[in-house]
Amino acid sequence: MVGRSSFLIVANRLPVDRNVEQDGTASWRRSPGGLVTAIAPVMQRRHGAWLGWHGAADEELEPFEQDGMSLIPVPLSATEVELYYEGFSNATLWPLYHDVVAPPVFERPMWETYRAVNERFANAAAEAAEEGAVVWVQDYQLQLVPAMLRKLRPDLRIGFFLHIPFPPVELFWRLPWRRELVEGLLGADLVGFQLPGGAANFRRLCRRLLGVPYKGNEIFLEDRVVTTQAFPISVDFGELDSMVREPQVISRAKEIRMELGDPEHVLLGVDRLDYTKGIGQRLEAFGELLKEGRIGPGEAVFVQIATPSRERVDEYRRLRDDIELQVGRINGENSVLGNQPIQYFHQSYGKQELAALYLAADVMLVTPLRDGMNLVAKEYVSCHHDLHGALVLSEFAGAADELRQSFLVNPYDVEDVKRQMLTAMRATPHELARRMRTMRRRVATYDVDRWASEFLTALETPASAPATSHSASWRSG
Ligand code: GDG
Repeated sequence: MVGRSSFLIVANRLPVDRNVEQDGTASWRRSPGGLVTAIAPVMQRRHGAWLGWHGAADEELEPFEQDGMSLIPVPLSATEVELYYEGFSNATLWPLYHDVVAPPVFERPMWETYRAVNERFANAAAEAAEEGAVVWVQDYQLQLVPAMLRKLRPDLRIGFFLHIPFPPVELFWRLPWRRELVEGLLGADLVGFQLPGGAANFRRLCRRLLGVPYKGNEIFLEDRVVTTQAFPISVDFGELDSMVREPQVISRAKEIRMELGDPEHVLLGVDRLDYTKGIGQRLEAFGELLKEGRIGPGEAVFVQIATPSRERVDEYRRLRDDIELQVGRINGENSVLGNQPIQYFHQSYGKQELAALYLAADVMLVTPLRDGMNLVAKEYVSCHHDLHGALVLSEFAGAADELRQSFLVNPYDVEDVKRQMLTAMRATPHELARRMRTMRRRVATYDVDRWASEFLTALETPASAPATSHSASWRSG
């Protein structure tokens, strides 16, 4: 049994995946991803613990140790996975928070299960945290945890970070359970967002919904102050930068280009297969450029990696069919013998293969309709110490705030996407280097370590005293 911890991460998923060998023996492997990389050293220094679901339904596991981290599994039943995870998290909150690019589902059993599962996470966190511990709750699946946890353990310092956008008041207002969700978040001492705009949306919502005043970053409740602030997440720049200097990654990148028929331009998209990512929009733009003859036969190959995601949610099943139909049509109309302009892969790849793909790509297409940040854009930049490569980036990705030297597009405007794709393809090496150098400086400076340490420093710095002069009428608890 793991003892109580002074530092606790609470997230929907544990940072490990179970790997079952052919002989049936199972072991855990750290899952890839920046969050784990950034937080692992802090966990080791502070003897931290990570609380989350281990990925299998209807299974209870004891806490265990992995890579110097204490892991505390939280069980979920198959019905809870359906209603809390696939349902309220991914069929209600996900589309609502992403500008309603798909219609959100509002169903009471989903909400009730979301609340019950959040309660379970809060109880488990209250058990695992030592007196005065720092608890960092992650993301939209657990927005009720901060208030539930504060009620059980007022001695804790509680932080919350939202990885996806926080929507404008007008959209959030539709949610039948809007009040409970906002009250849930206000249980934290610090609520972090990707962008200042998300933090501003949240503060406005608190005032309108609960009548609580705010000034600058601080929301004044009757008995305490909640700080709201933007912390744009980033990637492990150093790791990617050294990975693409490894001889096997360099030769794999060359091999990829050869396998693609050595075209003049390799275009690349890497996304979870999600309707927020604008995959259809970029395919449409590419298809039109081919049809109009503005990209010649064999001149460019567009590699689209669409990693399987949330396959049991209806909207995702429909999306997969739509995208595959679209790829088939464009290839059918534009292929010549021995050359298919779109290479589509509904598969996951290892980190090194992904790095080789980034390195091989002349133009990276990141065209979400709405995205909290988008790490793929920052990963691409981290992989181009050669200063080659162009990033075509949607204005609606959080990353667009920092990567101003990308080729920015409005993904809803197909002509704009086409124009910027061509501009990126035709840009001179000098122009590309100028843009890439500035973007790399930004990502190298604001890497994922910096993100985590800035959040934790802000969490551990006490906010202003709750001032009654701000006349808050709403009391937390
Ligand atoms: C949410 C927010 C925010 C993809 N395919 C493979 C693979 N990936 C990796 C990428 C990247 C990650 O998955 C995707 O991150 P994104 O940021 O692009 O998108 P979401 O999954 O939607 O993440 C987002 C993020 O949280 C962090 O706060 O930026 O806005 O929506 O790292 O490289 N990795 C491997 N194989 C694949 O096939 N190994």
